[in-house]
Parts: sequence; structure tokens; C-alpha cells
Amino acid sequence: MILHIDMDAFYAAVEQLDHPQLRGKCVIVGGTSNRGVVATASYEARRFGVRSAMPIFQARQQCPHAVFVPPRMDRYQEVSRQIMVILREFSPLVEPVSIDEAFLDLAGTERLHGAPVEMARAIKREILAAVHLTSSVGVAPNRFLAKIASDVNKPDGLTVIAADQVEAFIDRLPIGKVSGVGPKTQAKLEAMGVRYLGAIRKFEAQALLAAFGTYGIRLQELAHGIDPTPVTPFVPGKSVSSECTLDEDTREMAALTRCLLAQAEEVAAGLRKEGVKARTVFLKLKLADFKLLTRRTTFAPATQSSQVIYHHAVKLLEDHRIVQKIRLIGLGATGFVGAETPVQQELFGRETKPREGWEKVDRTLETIKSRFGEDVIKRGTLAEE
Ligand code: TTP
Ligand code: MG
Repeated sequence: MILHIDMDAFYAAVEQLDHPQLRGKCVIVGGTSNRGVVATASYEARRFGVRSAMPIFQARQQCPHAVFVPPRMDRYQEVSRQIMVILREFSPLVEPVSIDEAFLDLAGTERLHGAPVEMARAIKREILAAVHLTSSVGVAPNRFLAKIASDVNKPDGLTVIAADQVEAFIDRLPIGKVSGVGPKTQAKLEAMGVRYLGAIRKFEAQALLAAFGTYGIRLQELAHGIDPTPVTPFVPGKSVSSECTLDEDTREMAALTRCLLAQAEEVAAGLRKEGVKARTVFLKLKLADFKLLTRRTTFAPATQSSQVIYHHAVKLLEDHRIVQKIRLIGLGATGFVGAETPVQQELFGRETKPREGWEKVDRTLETIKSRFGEDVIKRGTLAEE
């Protein structure tokens, strides 16, 4: 079974939590100028028709007595990280999909946490106890149904679709609720007589393929309750990187590694900001003739340490065997896992690896820089000669 969790009116709920005078009121989070749009609105404000992405001026017309608050992203990120930590106590397979939303694969967790519905209740309870916010949870045999289920009884909802209820659920699922069905596709499907997902089952694969391309095949699978998309604890496609064009083209190792060290610090800071560790480091080189090269390496355990990132980057650079001069050098990290993912210790520790203790140095440097300015402190190797 797959579990999907989505926090209720997330930004607005955090504002109501931190500012008790806002509780029970219409709260709209978004640009405070009239030109912005609504990020989200408390459920009180939704009763007046206010929705995410609505222009602020319109929200003001519909709900003139609402309190408008500017977003505080750092705070929402902080709460989000706390929530993800709790989720990882329930399953090692947690895939955060947005700041307030995640999938969990419950396979193999039953003996520890009981039946899925018990687990869903426990998750909601633990989150409420830890961050004082309500969430909505959906549990279903696959990912796409779990996501729809979490939305069914919002806010503070809990919906379980058991395997033997899937077909009936799909028969009553309005086609517009299926992810990927936009207004155009919906109109086309309705013209074919499809108002509910279940109706797709009566079409041949060939007809769906002709009408919608490969998405037609996906629709047919969904209509049969099949969604092979796995829950992957990585954040796909994301990376943090830093690059710089060198003052003059060079193949001096010292100049290049100095760049890499500064970049490794930036990349590590980016990882800390995202609350993730990386399993892959990549090096990007633009040569004097503008040819672009990238090299990557994947390792375990995942890291957030500038020292470890630097070590891998230098190794990639050395392996490259520079012949031509280099114009631009870039360093990045990808293959993210949550920063709190437990680390499998090596049975026979190898002393050759740079130690993770540098993460503490990174954090200390960052604190000093944020308080006194970027230039007040740097590593000896980066100091101007
Ligand atoms: P959602 O989960 O879509 O919305 P929500 O949590 O506010 O409300 P609910 O889930 O109860 O329906 O998005 C999570 C946060 O992402 C939301 O609090 C604010 C932000 N967001 C935007 O900034 N712009 C948007 O258009 C949307 C949809 C969300
Ligand atoms: Mg939400």
C-alpha cells in the first residue's frame, strides 16, 4: 500500500500556529501588494471563494476582512523538514514531492506499525503532536489513487481505498481529477462520453493511443487501477551547482582546485538549505575551444559536507587529465536523499575518506557569514595571495 500525505492549508496554518490571534480567521498568504497572487488561504477564507494563484486584488474583493500576510519561506521549510523526519520514522521509503506533501511506501512496515489505517492515524497524530498542524492522508494500493484519496476528506482527512474498492472508486472518479487531464483533454474525453475514469475501460488501447498518444495508454492503466510509478526516496531531477568562468584560461591545478573549494562550500550550503544530502557529484568543464565536458561520480553514504564534495570533485578533475586550458569550471551535486536518512555505517571503516566532521565546520562558517557578512571568514586556501 502507498500512503500520501498533504498538509492542510500549509502556509496559512503555520501562520495561524505562530500567530494565535489569526486562528479561526480568514488568513491569506501571498504578496501583500495588489499585484501579487495568493499562495494559499486558510479554510475560513476558502469559504469566500479564495484560492491559491488567485490575484490578490480579487481575493481582497471576495474577502475584504481577511488578514494578508507575506510568506515566510524559511519557517515553512523548517516545519516541512520536521514533518519529513517524522515520516521517515514510519518507512524508509519516503518521497517528498513538495514542501507539504510526500508519498510513503508501506511495504514491510505492517509488523512494526500495524495495518495501513492504523499507521495513517499514527502519522497524523505524531505530526499534530510535534508541529501542531493537521494533515490529510490517503492510503491506496498505488500512488495515483493514494494522492486522490488524501484530497477526498480535506482538511484533517483520512481515506483508505482497499484493494477490493478500487474498481468502484475508479468508476465514480470524475475524469478531471486524474492528474494530467487538463481542461482540453477533459473536453475531448467528455466528447467521447467519458465523465468518469472507469469509462476508459471500454476503449481499445489502439483508440486511446491514437487520440492521446502515450498518455492514452497511461489513462488505460489508471482506469484498471494500475500505476507502476514507484515511491523513490530521491528527489528526482534536482541538483545544486555553482560555476565560474576563470579570469583567464588555465590548466594550473592550484587555480582550478581553489575554485572547486569555494564552489564545494556553495554547493554544501545549497544542500543544507534544501535539507538534503547528495549521492552524486558532477564536474563541468568548458575548454578553451568551448567544448563542454561533464564527469560524475556516485558514492555512499550521501553527504552534505563541503570537504567530501571537494574531495570527489578534485578526483574527477585529476582523472580528466587536463590537456587543453579550461575556461569555465563548475561543480554540482545531485541524487538527493533527505538529510535525516539514516546512514549505513561501514562495517570496516576506511580511513582514507574525508570525515563528515567537516559538516560542523560548514555550518559554523555559514552562521558566522550570515551574521557578519560573506567576506569576514574564509578557508586559508581561499585567502587572497
Ligand atoms: P497545497 O498543498 O496545494 O495547498 P495547501 O496546503 O495550502 O492547502 P490544502 O492542501 O489543504 O488544499 O500547497 C502547499 C503550499 O504550497 C501552500 O500552503 C502554499 C504553496 N502554494 C503556492 O505558493 N502556490 C500555489 O499555487 C499552490 C497550489 C500552493
Ligand atoms: Mg497542502
